[in-house]
Amino acid sequence: HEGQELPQPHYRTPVYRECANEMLISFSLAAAVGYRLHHVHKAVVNLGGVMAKEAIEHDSFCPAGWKMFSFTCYLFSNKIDSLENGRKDCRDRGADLVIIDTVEKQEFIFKTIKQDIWIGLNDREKEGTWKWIDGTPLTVAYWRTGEPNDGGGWGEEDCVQIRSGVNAKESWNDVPCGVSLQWICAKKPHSSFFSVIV
Ligand SMILES: [Ca+2]
Ligand SMILES: [Ca+2]
Repeated sequence: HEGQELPQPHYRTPVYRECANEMLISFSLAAAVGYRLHHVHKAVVNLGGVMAKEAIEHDSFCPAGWKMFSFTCYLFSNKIDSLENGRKDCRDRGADLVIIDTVEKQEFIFKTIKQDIWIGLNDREKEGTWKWIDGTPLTVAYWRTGEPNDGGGWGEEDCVQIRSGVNAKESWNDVPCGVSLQWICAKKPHSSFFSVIV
């Protein structure tokens, strides 16, 4: 077979080259379109998220007699009782004693109360270590001057009240858990939006 010209490997043929060029162009186009689509998709998802959040908030409601603030329902009791009995009342309503984790909530509650009230904070487990009833540690506090004082030698004070009418940001006081005060329950609102889409 010496001297006979061997057939060109097909990948060297002009047809293949043209084909490869076309493929390269197609891939580049597809990549560009894909990239755009990815961003369009992201934008749509973001917009959907914002719209869904607004729809949920707009369409959410609290049971009769509860007040909504900052996407939470609050019930201000008009009875007085120990912290444990107040908490039991909240749990019977599918709620729990209020947890205050923003200054806005603190100011809203302070503005709304007419009397001293229980909040869901205590140092019963370890003296001086304040925890919310869901187990989270206290981060921002609004103690009155001189508080918490654990009774100042007159007996243990492991539960917390908000004293009404002085200064929102200095209104907490530790008191014995057995004294009788009003209380505040809190829970998440219902949303008919969820009941439609779920
Ligand atoms: Ca204490
Ligand atoms: Ca005290």
